[in-house]
Amino acid sequence: MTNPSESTAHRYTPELANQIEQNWQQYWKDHGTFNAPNPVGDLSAHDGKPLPADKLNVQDMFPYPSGAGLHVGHPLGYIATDTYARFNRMLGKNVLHTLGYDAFGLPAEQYAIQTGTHPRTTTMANIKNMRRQLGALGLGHDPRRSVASTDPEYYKWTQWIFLQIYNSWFDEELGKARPIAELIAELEANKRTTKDGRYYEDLSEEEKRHAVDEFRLVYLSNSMVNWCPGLGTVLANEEVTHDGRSERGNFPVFRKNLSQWMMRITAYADRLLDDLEDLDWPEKVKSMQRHWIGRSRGAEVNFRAEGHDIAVFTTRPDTLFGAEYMVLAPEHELVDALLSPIPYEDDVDKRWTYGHDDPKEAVEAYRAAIAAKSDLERQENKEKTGVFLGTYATNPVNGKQVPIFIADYVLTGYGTGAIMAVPAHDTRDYEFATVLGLPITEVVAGGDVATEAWTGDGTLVNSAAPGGLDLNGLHKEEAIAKTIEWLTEQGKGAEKIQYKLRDWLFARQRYWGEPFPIVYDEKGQAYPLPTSMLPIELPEVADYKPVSFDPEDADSSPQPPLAKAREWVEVELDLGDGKKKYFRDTNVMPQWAGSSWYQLRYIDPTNDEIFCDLENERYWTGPRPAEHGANDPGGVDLYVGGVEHAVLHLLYSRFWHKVLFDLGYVTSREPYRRLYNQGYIQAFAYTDSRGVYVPAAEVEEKDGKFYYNGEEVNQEYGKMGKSLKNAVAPDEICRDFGADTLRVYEMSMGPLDTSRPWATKDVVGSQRFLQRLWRLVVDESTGELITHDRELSQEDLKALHRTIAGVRDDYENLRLNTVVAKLIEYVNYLTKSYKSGAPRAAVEPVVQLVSPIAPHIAEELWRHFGHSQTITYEPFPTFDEKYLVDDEVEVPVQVNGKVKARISVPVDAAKDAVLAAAKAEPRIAELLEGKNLIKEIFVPGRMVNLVVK
Ligand code: ANZ
Repeated sequence: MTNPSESTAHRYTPELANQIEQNWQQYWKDHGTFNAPNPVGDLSAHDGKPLPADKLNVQDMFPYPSGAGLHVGHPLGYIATDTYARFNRMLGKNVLHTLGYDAFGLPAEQYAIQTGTHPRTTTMANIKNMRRQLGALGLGHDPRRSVASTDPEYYKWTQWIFLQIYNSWFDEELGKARPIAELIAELEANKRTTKDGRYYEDLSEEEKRHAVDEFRLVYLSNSMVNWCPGLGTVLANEEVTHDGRSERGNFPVFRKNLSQWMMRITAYADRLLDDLEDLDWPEKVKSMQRHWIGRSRGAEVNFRAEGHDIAVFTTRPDTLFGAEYMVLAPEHELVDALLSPIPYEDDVDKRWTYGHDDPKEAVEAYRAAIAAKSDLERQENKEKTGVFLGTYATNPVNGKQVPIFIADYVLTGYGTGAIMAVPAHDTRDYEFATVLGLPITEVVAGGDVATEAWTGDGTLVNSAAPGGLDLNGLHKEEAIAKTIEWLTEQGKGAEKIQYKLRDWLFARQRYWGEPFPIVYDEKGQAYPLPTSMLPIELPEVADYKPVSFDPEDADSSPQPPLAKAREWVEVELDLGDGKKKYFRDTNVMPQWAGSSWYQLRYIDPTNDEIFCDLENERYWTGPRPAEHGANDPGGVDLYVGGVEHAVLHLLYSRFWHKVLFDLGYVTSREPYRRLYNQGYIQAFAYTDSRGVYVPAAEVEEKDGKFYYNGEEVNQEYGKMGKSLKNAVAPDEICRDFGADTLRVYEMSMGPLDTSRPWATKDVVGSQRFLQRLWRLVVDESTGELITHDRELSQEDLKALHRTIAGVRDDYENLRLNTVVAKLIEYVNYLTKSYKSGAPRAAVEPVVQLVSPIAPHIAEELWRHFGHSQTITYEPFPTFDEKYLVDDEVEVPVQVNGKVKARISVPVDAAKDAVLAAAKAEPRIAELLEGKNLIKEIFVPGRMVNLVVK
């Protein structure tokens, strides 16, 4: 026998789901359903309706349009934000939600080098494919606001913001950026001197320019980079192998000082740190940012040696009496001056001399040995090495002569590049002292310095100088304060705040990035271009490879691909003093540039007067103290993305935003008020006996073992990806089940912030849920509405209102998995309670409740109920409190203080009735039998305790 319903056209099959989904996606597109109106400008509402005061600005992290397309892991966050956005539209809010593309970057450029295809062609094709894939998921984005960082109309403003930063300086007194013109005015009026304390009027024109440049938030600096002549490019530390060669191509890499654009993010270190307090971000991300900025309070202390002052930075000035030696970074500028010209004396420990008799030779050999190491390796490096300079320094607190070393564990870029070493209380110093046989003197009691460094707190010992500083008996904090006071008095040191944060290296020798709006004159002097000349568009080039050199030619310098466009590089411009010849900067900006401000362009994507109108910005991201508290910094209401962007992207965009705030271009102090890190969808992958990945979809399981083509394979769990042969495309799942099923499945897999394993076999569970929902509304054989208008029972009302209350709260708090669980429970309840046709008043609200997660089926069912408008803006159902309270409560019954049974009684039951019910409970009655009841305790609604003897 065949089930007649299976042969009907009105069953919610994947084919029907696909058809419904396409229809509604077309409807939304035709009606601009998700277009959010702005207060002013092109995108403002023209229908005369007032703008809702209540708004939601929700955003996903800017994706890179990869050539590989999406797998089902990618849209997890996008579906969640879409769901949240849809829920908020039903609460009556004006919701801004869109998705753009962070489309500059290396993959398209490398593909261009290999194939000659212009990176723009590749990028545009990838964006198109990704739009199609995302569109099929029914994401309610405002398409008018979708930008790509590679659009010239977009990067015009990236260049413009660069110029605003370039034309600013940081006023330390006010703690904010100001226009450079105001600085020049103050310098000209002698209200301020140059950084080296000179008066402006005493300077030549060239010196004046130089003096001003030193204040700018963007500056050219000589910095050490990894230069690889064979590849023609500088490389990141991660791209260089341990033996100092390029990962790609195996060419030699040289450390080279190159002039590079830098951004002075360090000026904002304190504000970037302090303002974290006002952000609704995961604690983990805040702490990663704190760590990255790395503010340490300590002291700078001067050690005297051979007529020089060697300044060290220490966080532990309390341990000065335990300083047994000093270490300079091998690159420290005093190394050569301090180096003893006489060979090591006979009694110098052989472990200190690096196998040489002459200090100069030892230093040279040591420097050569470590030249290729990155800072990271130098810090990780466990085996401590170093070289004695043949000279001693004087410890300022006790006059002790301590040997001076160079060692690679001291970095040149941090603090002063020199340390006082306290082996008893610093782990690295302890290791070094152990290897080189240096004394270890305990000055803070508490540990056992015979076995390891003691880095904890304790009482100071061995820390007094006759007639001088005496720290004995003090605790760490008191000792730090006292030492700093003493050093300051003696002129031997001072309190110092130190940061780990470095300025931002802002230039890349690539093709596929934003060109700099900067030109140079014949003398090499840099000039910013006026806004009227923007955008500076990327020129066409013959090929995308940087110029490469003889791999061994360390003296060569990078020639970025743009340098090949001679006609573009050499220009005649009138920058206010007549036409002259200039040369364009041939670097491009790093990929982080475009993503540092895109949240603002989403707000005003078509504005060609300014990157974002202030009034629109105020509406969408301005501070709202009434809603979020007095310290609300403003920003996007909800920003969802992976935790891998915790530091760089989020620090750079906070920095740019703060500069724009200081200059008055935005009213918000922060770009992202609330951040949420979604988990990842993970998957099983399988390798054969050779360790090669096999297609996961074709692996079969038998008795807990896994087989591919009859051969047993090994199961691994982790990322999903093309190379692991375990990627599942959303296209497949949409085709086989429908997009709504995929959405429900992804949202139901677990709490949004945790990772979860993908299992295609489980998707059908979500499909069945939607099919049951469908059958509550539609008669599968006729396609007619199957509900009726009878009244709801008391039980129905309770079930419905509890579901509404629970679901509402879950949506608000992004607990989307429990939304699904509650809806499944309610749909099951109705399915069981009504075999054919449930009351309309019980079913219609579920369609609204489910619509943020499964919008296509919801729209379709809404139509079945006879509505002619989209469900998108229907008010979200409300509930009546009276159905939430239980009329009965469960009360534990204790005998002599131990719970022995539980009884159910009416909430308002009187004492006598409850006690009677308790005593009548069979187990209690049994326990009371033959006993003397001495006392009856009753706490209404909470418990009964019967005391017996
Ligand atoms: C003496 C001392 C004694 C230290 C002690 C620590 C513990 P943070 O907290 O990371 O700022 N240091 C300073 N400059 C350095 C450099 N350029 N390269 C490597 N190490 C450097 O760390 C500050 C501490 O790191 C400083 O305090 C210094 O060691 C070391 F019981 O000075 B300390």
